[in-house]
Amino acid sequence: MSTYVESIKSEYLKNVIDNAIEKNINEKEFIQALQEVLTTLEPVILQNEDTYKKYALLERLIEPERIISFRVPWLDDNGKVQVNKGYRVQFNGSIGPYKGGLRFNPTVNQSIMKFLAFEQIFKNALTGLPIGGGKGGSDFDPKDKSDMEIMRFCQSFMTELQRHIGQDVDVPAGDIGVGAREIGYLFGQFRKIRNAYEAGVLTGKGLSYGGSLARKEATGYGLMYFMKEMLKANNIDTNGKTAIISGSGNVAIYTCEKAKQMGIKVLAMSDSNGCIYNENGIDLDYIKEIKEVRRSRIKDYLNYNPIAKYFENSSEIPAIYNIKADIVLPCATQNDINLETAKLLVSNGTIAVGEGANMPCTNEAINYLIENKVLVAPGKAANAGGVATSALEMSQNSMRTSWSFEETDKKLENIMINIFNQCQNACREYNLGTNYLAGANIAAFKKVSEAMLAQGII
Ligand code: NDP
Ligand code: 2IT
Repeated sequence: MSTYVESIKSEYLKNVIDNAIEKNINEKEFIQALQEVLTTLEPVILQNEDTYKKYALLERLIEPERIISFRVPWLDDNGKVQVNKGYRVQFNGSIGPYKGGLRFNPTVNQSIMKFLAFEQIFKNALTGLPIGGGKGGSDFDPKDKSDMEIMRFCQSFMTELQRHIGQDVDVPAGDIGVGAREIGYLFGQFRKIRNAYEAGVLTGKGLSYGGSLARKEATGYGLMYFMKEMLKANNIDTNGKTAIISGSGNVAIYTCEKAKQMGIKVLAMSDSNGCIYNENGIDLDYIKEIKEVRRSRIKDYLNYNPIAKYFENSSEIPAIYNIKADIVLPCATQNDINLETAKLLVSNGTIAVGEGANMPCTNEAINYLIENKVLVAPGKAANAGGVATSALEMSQNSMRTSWSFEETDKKLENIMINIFNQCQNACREYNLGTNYLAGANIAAFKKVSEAMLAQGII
């Protein structure tokens, strides 16, 4: 586990970090996220240390308001009873109802839920919309499950979750392993149990029952709007650049779509087994067919395009990162890029890294990239377009209306430009150069801490 920057001067901040590590010693992803955020906050902490200390602001900020952990029993297609773990972490509700996705993946545990919910607090604050931070999920593995198994699992999961959520309480959405199909089954069960049409209780819904146009595209499009703005601020044009995108799920697919619209050639995409490389640029229609329709492996791309190449993952460094590109867009999962991979990216001449996933770079990796002048679009800012558009979906549900694709997409673009400006302004105010990670953390912390202090010791 990495140590925090030894140069921290604030005794208060040091103590909080040390205690947090001790108290959460078995939760390595959560400690990683805490260190990533807290170590960048020192300039603000030093300005207001006495107040933060007096009101135990940081101690309260890093302790979830509530963690719900529950049993999810369901029947598989053979009539056998299966049991999974279910979670919802309601981390911080000072700005609005808890908001954040649900992840269904066998790696899910309390540490991963807490790191995601913690990051979500700051991400949601940056959107400027009234949403607090939460996250949930299960260690259920949706791979190779039948549609009926997925439905029965979602129904059982919601049978418990429904008592903890509501459109003014906590509003879940999708994340890894949870897309439109799962949200549909979850919403159906919620509606049946509650006997009320509370459309705003979940986002990422289908368009026929309260979903928002552009939500499906929002995280990926938003990532590229942020990237374009960041490059523009550094006098770099997107047109004619090359990119690689790890992952091939919701975020990766719509990142690729927007990148292509911006004149960027996407050379490679991946899944957890390996990557496909197409030197003429990835044909996204094939990826959509393989991943959105057939729910199959990325290797199948070779059946559509035999001249493409497939590289299986075989070492610490995922195969995709061996392919040189100007822009690297990790859109799969956490800790995809470690220090060794970051060194490879720097030696390959990477100009920019855009974090579509949550915490895809280890702390050592992201610091190395920044120190070596790679422009990094940090996840909690750059991938905020998804949750921002979820909040727009909530607005439309409350107003009982729906906006056009163009209108919603334009709002999304403006939100992403605004988020970049917040990061840049914080960088200017605190002399942080192009350390947009620190800029994002500081800008978000200022909003959350102000709301928390105003609401007293709760
Ligand atoms: P999907 O389930 O649609 O896709 C996930 C992709 O990541 C798949 O290609 C998957 O490959 C790959 N992946 C998952 N786990 C691993 C792993 N352990 N190692 C390597 N590859 C893996 O999820 P999303 O696209 O929605 O989410 C991707 C990332 O973006 C996550 O970090 C999520 O938290 C983040 N995010 C999502 C938002 C959203 O709106 N959906 C918003 C903001 C961030 P395989 O099929 O082989 O598992
Ligand atoms: O990580 C994220 O921001 C998401 N998975 C989206 C959350 C949401 O509520 O839309």
